[in-house]
Amino acid sequence: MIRLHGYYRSSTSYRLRIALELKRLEYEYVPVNLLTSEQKGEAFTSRNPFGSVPLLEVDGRDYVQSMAQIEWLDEAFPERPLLPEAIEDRYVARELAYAIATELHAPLNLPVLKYLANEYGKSQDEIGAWYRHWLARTLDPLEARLAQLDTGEFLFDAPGFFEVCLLPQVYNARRFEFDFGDKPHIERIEKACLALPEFQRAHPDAQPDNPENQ
Ligand SMILES: N[C@@H](CCC(=O)N[C@@H](CS)C(=O)NCC(=O)O)C(=O)O
Repeated sequence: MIRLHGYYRSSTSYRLRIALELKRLEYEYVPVNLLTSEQKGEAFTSRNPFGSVPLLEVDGRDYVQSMAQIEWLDEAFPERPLLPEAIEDRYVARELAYAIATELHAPLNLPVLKYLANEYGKSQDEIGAWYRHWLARTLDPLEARLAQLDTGEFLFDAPGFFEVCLLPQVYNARRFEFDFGDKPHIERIEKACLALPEFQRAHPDAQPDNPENQ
């Protein structure tokens, strides 16, 4: 029995939803309301001391960091692998996915943005500029790397580990009006993924805790 405790607009929760969908693993979605800081309450932190989503629960065990969760899912359920077979391809998928997960997630996470506003009095415009600055710092070289690799609709033949990380980051970037005009490779992969039912079911717009669906 798989349960995913997440929040519709959390990019790390979105990663896990895509991974579970691509692997065709059935799961129950349990919303955690980040707006009311449910993730910091005792009921949640006693299970995940990091106090963040997603929390992945499988047969009574809790897994609490998204990249480790995705790698674990791929090992525990080897059918429909997210990582490609050849070691060099696995390297490339990890290189690009971890560039997003390690360089971008931390400076763009909600507590960091709140800290900029509350401790340093930064305006929404200034926070938007901060957001786009850090995005460009990683997405510019990521686009160049995709051009070097001469990618098609996806990084490899089918979407996997890299697209699991890319799509949520692009979704967030679009919320902050990041300009993808000079990023045709990223945009092409985004478009191809969003056409697939797995990505549509995983999308924040389709989640029960999205206020638009309530
Ligand atoms: N390194 C963690 C980061 C998780 C994370 O930052 N989750 C965000 C949502 S995308 C969150 O719960 N933020 C609320 C908070 O940290 O209070 C992971 O990859 O799972």
